[in-house]
Amino acid sequence: KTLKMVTKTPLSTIAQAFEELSQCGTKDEGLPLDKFCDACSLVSVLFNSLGLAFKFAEMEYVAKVGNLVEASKRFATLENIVDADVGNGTVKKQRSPSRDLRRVRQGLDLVRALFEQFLSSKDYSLRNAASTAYAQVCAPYHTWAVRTAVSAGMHTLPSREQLLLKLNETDHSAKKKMRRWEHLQSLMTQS
Ligand code: 1PW
Repeated sequence: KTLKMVTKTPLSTIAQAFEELSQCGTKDEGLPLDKFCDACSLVSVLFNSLGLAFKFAEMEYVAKVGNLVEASKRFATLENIVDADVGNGTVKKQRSPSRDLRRVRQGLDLVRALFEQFLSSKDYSLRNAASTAYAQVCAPYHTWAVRTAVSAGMHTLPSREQLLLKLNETDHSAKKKMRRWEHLQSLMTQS
């Protein structure tokens, strides 16, 4: 009888963290900000696996998550953040917690859209998947300069096989974990 290998990969760690998070919140209390930040921090591994050209994207994402960690000393839930900034009229103000929250959610949504593309076909290149996901989720909110830098970066993305290797996944195992992520979409669209 062969031993079944139980390997924890970045994708399984992330999927598990968000599954646990989705069980934390209740309708009335809202999602706990500290746990949300913990789960979000794990996602930077994915950005990191995209290569040097996306270092800036990773740093941006990590900085916003860091701001939210700071905010978690004052706010208990995601809903508290949004309520406070709506009340103060600061939802659009740079570095306001709700703006940073919006950016981080957009990052998560980007990964979700990328997975969706990735799952849609076996011979879909990472570059095509990422370009489509980016165009859908982020491009409408980014400046021309950022969009140009991102489209240049797309040419440097690793291949599908290289990415899977870096994440210690096979096509099959990655798909299983990426599907777990899809279920968590409702979490991202609340409040
Ligand atoms: C596995 C994930 C694959 C995704 C591949 C595509 C890479 C996406 C590149 C995102 C680039 C983010 C660049 C920065 C954007 C800034 O304009 C913005 N920051 C964020 C995090 O959106 C500035 O925000 P701010 O400070 O004006 O509120």
